[in-house]
Amino acid sequence: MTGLFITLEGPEGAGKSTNREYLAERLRGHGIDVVLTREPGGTPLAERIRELLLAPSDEAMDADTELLLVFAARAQHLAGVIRPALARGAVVLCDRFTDATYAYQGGGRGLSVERIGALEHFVQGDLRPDLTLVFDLPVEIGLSRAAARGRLDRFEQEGRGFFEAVRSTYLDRAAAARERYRLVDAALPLDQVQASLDTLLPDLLKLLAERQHG
Ligand code: Z5A
Repeated sequence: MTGLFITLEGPEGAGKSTNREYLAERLRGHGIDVVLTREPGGTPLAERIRELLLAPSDEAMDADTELLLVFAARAQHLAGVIRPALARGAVVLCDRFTDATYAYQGGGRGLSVERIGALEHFVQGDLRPDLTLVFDLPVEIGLSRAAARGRLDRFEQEGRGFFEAVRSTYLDRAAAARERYRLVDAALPLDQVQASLDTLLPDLLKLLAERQHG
């Protein structure tokens, strides 16, 4: 793998999609091949699984069903998009990945780390992101940004306790492996958030050059 795998994580409304576009533009300005993608989703089949996961339904989804659907979509996404892009040397900017599974299915739904870890190993082997940006912000700000968009999806209909657990799982994971995670204060005005992303660029460019030139 000569590319770089960067994931953007955090609760709803934290600015992941907005800042993924921003980072892509900055990297492309340096002539870099950038692939923008997201989870759940990223391929036609994985996007259909996303629809199943997000659509509110009268039939409650069992937490294990949810977990397996998330990893089924991920397997398809890895095979169809992420691994080929990394193999050709691209930077993959992915809006959510397995940290979201630990946060939502682990923290939010209460599934065990061991169960999630077993599937992570099964689906990903040794592949982990090179860098994970965690956009952190208080739950009420994220929910109000999401609500401003209109109809809430199946996750956004959860209660405040669910989102507090999601947030604290992200923070715990970031604190436990500082070499892989960068915490971004997503409550700041957008120009300040983006200025903090700019400070990461020199290291990213250096790391990519090292990968590509041995
Ligand atoms: N999920 C899961 O359970 N398990 C898994 O393993 C995975 C996912 C991979 C879909 O994710 C759901 O899937 C998600 C978890 C679950 N749960 N939910 N809901 P998603 O990523 O598609 O959904 P999302 O997080 O709700 O996306 P989002 O709301 O679009 O959030 P965002 O991408 O972080 O934010 P944004 O679209 O860039 O910005 C939202 C708004 O805020 C927009 O109007 C911006 O202009 C504004 N914004 C952004 N930054 C700022 C700042 N700094 N100041 C002011 N306003 C801002």
